[in-house]
Amino acid sequence: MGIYVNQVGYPIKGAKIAVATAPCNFQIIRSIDQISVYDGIAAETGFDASSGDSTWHIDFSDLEIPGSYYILGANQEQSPVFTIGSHVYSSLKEDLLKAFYFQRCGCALTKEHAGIYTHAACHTSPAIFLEDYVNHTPNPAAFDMTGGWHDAGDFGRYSTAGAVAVAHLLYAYELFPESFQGSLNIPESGNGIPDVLNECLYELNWLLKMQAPDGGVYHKLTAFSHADFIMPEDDHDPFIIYPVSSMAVGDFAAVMALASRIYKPFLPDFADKALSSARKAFDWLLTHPYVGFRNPEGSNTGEYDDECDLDERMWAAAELLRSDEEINPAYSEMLEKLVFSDINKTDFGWTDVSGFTLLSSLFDPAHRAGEKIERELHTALFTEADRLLNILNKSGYLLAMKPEDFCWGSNMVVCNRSMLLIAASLLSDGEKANTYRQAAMEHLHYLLGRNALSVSYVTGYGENAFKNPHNRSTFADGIELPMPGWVSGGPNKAPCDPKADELIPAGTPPMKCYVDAVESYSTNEITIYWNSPAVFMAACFDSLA
Ligand code: 9MR
Ligand code: ZN
Repeated sequence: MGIYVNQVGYPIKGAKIAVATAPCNFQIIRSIDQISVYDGIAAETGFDASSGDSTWHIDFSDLEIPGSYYILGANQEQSPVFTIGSHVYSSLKEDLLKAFYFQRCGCALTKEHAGIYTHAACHTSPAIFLEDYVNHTPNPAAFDMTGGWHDAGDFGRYSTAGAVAVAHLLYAYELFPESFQGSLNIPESGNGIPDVLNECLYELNWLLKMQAPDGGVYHKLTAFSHADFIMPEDDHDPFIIYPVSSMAVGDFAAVMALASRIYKPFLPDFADKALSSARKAFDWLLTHPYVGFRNPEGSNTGEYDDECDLDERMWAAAELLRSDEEINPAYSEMLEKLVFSDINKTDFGWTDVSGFTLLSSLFDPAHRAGEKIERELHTALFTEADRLLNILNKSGYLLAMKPEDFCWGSNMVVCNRSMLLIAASLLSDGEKANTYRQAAMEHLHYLLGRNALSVSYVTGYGENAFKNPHNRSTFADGIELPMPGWVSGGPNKAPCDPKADELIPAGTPPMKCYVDAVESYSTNEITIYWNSPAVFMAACFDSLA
């Protein structure tokens, strides 16, 4: 039997539930003096299809005394230790955000800001176009494309992935500004600009370099093949500028419009540049159809292929409509057409960015999208939120995930569903708002250890935090533990790397298809856009005292 808890902890007020996999009488033991402060009987909740577990809930919501505790089951089984307290997610939120600094490319990470995780400047050579690379053009034109964040365990930089990560962070800042007042100890700290914006600027300045003179945006900047497991500064493979994709253009237009609004009070010149670049990208969208991206023969860096660019176009139109004070009827025309089409409206991933449209339009104090569009988006939001509540209510682990949802990077789906429920709670009142918010928080509890493997999927947070991310620099730096604050991709119902194939038996239930092994890129990599929605969640719940 296992007893699973959020290994970081629970806020003082509200629901506090642990999951057990057998019936039990339980006691809650205070760590400091081993005294039992609470007891009860676990309530049966039935079979959980995602994990293959029968589950019981240990409800200790009434325990509102701050402290450090663990749960003792009937046969002396113990849960990991957890805290009850105010602002239990503060440092988590900061480390999840600091992780982006550690992904900076093109600059040295210094002791002052990086502690023991320093490295020299990486990937500073100019980049060349794919065509020149493939044709071995003598003296090819070369461009300064330095900057931005390494995408993940690899050193690539991808426009759609980068734009989505920045969007999670900027919307988090816009909705929960009080959660972003602290210093992250990054080189810009103390310059009068919130550090979340300082950090995002590092990526946005790189993204600006990815725009072609005609307004198009290059899909990615990577080597032809992934580097070995070496430090980034030891990677000297040439970096290649790949062709434009319409998804990259749409995401770029949207995130630059969003940035123009957010940075205006702090950096008006940058805000102007972001807006004019967004307009240029939008004009490109008006004159170009869908342009997909596929890796050239023999190349194995990330593809981020996407068959539909309508969600990117919808988000771009929504953001420009909200952020550009100059009225361009094309914004509302495109937005209306796509909002009333049958595309999804509620996702926050790199393939489907449609949910950002509702974060943009439904939270616009000036209601520029207009009543008709808002009503449609509102209906889409609450239909999805209620669907998620329904799934959660049938799940032993209180998770709005069906077995089939545990894909590569399932922790992103977990976090994105929490984001959707947070949006629903912010737009509801009273009991309804509490229900959505509590459902959203259950996803954080899952991420931090209340899951069928009792793993905290955030490095450095929780007794059983994962320790071996598939990440080149944490592997090659010779330091035993990874820096705190990285989110693992998590369980993958169809793992597809040799290590996972070796260690995960066929037929393992989706929630258990995970290995904490550095080799397992399909279950244990890290990426910027798996951390960013976790920042959104932590920022929301940290703002609750
Ligand atoms: O996150 C991506 C996941 O949704 C895909 O299933 C997977 C395979 O195409 O690729 C993931 O993205 C990887 C990217 O291509 C390159 N950098 C690392 C990313 C995380 O594994
Ligand atoms: Zn680099």
